[in-house]
Amino acid sequence: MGILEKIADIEREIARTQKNKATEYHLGLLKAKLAKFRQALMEGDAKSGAGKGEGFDVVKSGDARIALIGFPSVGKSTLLSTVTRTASTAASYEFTTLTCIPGVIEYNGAEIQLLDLPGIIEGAAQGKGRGRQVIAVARTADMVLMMLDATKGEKQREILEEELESVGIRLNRAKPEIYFKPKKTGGINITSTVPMTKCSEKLINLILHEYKIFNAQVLFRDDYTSDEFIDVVVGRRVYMPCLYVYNKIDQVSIEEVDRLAHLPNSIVISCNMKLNIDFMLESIWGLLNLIRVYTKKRGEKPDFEGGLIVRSGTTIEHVCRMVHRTMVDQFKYALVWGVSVKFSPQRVGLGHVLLNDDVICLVKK
Ligand SMILES: Nc1nc2c(ncn2[C@@H]2O[C@H](COP(=O)(O)OP(=O)(O)OP(=O)(O)O)[C@@H](O)[C@H]2O)c(=O)[nH]1
Ligand SMILES: [Mg+2]
Repeated sequence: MGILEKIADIEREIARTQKNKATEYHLGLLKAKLAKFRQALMEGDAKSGAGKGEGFDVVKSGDARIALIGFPSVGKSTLLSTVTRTASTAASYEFTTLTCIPGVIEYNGAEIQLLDLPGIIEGAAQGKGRGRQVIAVARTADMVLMMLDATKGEKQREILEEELESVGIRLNRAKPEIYFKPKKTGGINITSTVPMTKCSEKLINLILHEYKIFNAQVLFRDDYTSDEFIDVVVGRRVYMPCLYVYNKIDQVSIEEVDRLAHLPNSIVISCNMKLNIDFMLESIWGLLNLIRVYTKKRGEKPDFEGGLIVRSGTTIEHVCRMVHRTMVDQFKYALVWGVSVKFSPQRVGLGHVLLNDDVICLVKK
């Protein structure tokens, strides 16, 4: 039996199995098996180069990267042409776009790379259409913009979420705080800092045995499900924000627009009528979690024109590396002005976390 059939088999079995206390272990084990086969499928791709394909190796540029994911003809290319200076052919037939076309959104002084991609459909993760290449690009993004057709209901969203989920992309979810370390001896040692209500020790043992792991240290820092535990064991999951963008609202009733706009992480737009595009950009900016910091030389004024765009949570060390590759070795301390420090300027070390609009002066040894 091929790996695709095995996957399909397990998926059917999971769908067939009722979820309750009695089937908990059976389901947990099936899911562990499923994750294992899916991982094997992806690794096989990487080895044979099937995940690459021409036109899909787009160089990362700018301060962040967004992947446009959606069914054919929802208006992805129209959006690219609306918010960037790049024109991507849009047409009323499906699968107009066959490769990856990058554009740049200029916003708040930052350059955000927006990737127009071919439309994907159900079965994409298993190789339908250009699905796998599209998904490989999505994994490299900082955020997914899932474009949906407001006239088509919620089905598209569910299918796409499922596709991304099956290749290890986790949307709008935090990475589970589970410490997991395989060992050479000592058996399986499970501890937790809170009561575990969603996943039992027995299930953890079963899952690990499925992966032929018999010695390991496991620490749950919060209450997580067995799915989340499997994610940690399998590894190589990517966690990223996703904005659901319902396009073509010029085609639906005002009540429907209102309903869609109130769904979580969702906004409504019309590319053709240029409705709500500004709000979409604002929402993207918020989700990307970018901040701007300024560097200055000693005795000089900061350069408020320039500035560095960095992810929130960035430390002085990260800024050093952006300034020059030898800076970390030569680093003595930094002076920081702004809201991240109690008084301005304040002397800080490499580990100091920066906030928006901070001014930094790096001092060398
Ligand atoms: N009514 C309406 N039509 C739109 C809107 N935005 C795009 N379209 C139309 O939808 C069709 C498909 O647009 P594209 O931008 O080519 O869609 P795509 O998602 O890039 O499609 P593929 O490349 O095939 O995946 C075109 O005929 C557009 O004119 C909109 O806001 N309202
Ligand atoms: Mg297109």
